[in-house]
Amino acid sequence: MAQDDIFKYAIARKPGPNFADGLTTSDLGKPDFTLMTVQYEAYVRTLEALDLEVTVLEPEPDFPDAHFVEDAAVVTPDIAVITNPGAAARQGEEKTIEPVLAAHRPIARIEPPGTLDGGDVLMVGSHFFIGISERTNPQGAEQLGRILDRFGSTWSPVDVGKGLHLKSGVNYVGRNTLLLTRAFSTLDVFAPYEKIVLDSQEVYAGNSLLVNDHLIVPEGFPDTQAKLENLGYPIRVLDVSEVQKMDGGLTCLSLRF
Ligand code: CIR
Repeated sequence: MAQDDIFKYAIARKPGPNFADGLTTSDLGKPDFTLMTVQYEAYVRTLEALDLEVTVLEPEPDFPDAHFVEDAAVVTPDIAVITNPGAAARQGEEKTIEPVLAAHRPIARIEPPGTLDGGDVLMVGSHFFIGISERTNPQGAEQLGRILDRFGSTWSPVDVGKGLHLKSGVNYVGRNTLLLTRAFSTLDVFAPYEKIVLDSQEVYAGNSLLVNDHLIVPEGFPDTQAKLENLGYPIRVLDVSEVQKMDGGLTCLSLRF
């Protein structure tokens, strides 16, 4: 059974006033910067309340999606892997993450033609699921896999199919349990785990976040919340409506390690 990680640090980045210029496929309307800032502050305060020391970086005006820091790196207990983000508009976000992570871990990099977004990488103990998606190509996954091999970690590729990232549809919620969509629940690669299958109306809540034996869950998904309560962790509910409008979620807003 996977050991549930305890994290000490988080890296995050404030959303900038132009964050609504980022990439999105959602039809939920234009997000509001003032409300986004309020929701973002609540997110950072919640991580701090769960004993994380949070470094909050300043916005990057040239990169309206740069507050989705999860995509710019993959941090394991052994190494920080700086990604080559899969969307052209986001390539370059990783440059300002690297020096911050270099203070904590040795650095490796995903190199072109490999592309990889951290949102496609799900760490469950020492095993890593790497989504092959519109953002992460097989070369990027292989490169990360070879880096993980060096440290004795194991990995499996997962075809993401529809959906932005692997972690848009599957996340680890502790106690050997995955929270995942019905489509992911039938994959052999996830067979060794207990599963909480998302109601089809609540797929967005699949992006819930386990931090130090607490679960952070997006507001507005009562079926998922009730299912997660059975795991026995304290639950924090956060309104991330403005993040959702830009195709982001709870995991994307920080790197935790
Ligand atoms: C994008 O499309 O890249 C951003 N608007 C959203 C990224 C969300 N990141 C994540 O799920 N890890």
